[in-house]
Amino acid sequence: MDEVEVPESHPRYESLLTRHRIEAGVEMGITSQQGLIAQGRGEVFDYLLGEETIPSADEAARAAAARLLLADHPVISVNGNVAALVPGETVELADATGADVEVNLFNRTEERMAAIADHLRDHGAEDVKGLTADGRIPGLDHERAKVDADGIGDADVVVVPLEDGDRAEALADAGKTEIVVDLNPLSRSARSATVPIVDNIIRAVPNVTAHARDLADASEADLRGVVEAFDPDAALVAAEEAIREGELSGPE
Ligand code: PTJ
Repeated sequence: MDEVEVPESHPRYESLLTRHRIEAGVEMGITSQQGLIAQGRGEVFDYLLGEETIPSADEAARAAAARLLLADHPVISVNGNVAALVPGETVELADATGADVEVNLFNRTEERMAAIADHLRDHGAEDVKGLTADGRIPGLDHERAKVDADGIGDADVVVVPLEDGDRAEALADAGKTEIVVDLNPLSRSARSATVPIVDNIIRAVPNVTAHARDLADASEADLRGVVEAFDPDAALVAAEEAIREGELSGPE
């Protein structure tokens, strides 16, 4: 993908680069037009967070890494926004944690499924799941329920970035431990998560990978300690406070 021609010195460099990636994603047929709206919504929260990883989001990223390392079968769910914004970073996270990568779309079409799988392969993914669609998430209508039986269907821990609230709740109801990345701490997705990471996916995915590498040699007891020390409700309250009351110190 061509990168945007924005000087790195521009105060909104990262934000403009992100927009360009989403736009290119739509042009390549991997991101839905609704993905543009979702991105705009996310940007507002990110602006109010100062466009930085707040301490509670970093703690969540560490707890997420520990959960992934402890999991029997972790899976990272990839939609059209994730594929456009962090394709290589998602593959790196999968490598660092032994997770599968599965394409799972809210607005599912065979063309987008195939384009996203190809895009992930171009970024180093070897085995991309989601195309078999021989499993179901209970409680959702037909298209939105489709998963691979040996992917998300079999997973104990699922990373669901930028997910629609309805589906995030259905996955939680299906007994999956959910790691959600969502800039809106009030969203149903964040609230149904075992580990809500209130951060931009651009920063969150590499951060979970960094924590996973740091924890790679930790004992099971230490990993369980990291998991138990994390309080999802407190993390959501901290994020909401940062958004409502934080002093804007980010770029203008
Ligand atoms: O590719 P598909 O068909 O699976 O569709 C993907 C979208 C994202 C369009 C679909 O899942 C959707 O409509 O999601 P929502 O309901 O708009 O929710 C997206 C959530 O992600 C919102 O709470 C946004 O604030 C948040 N969000 C948007 N951009 C980012 C983000 N969170 C983290 N990082 C972002 N860059």
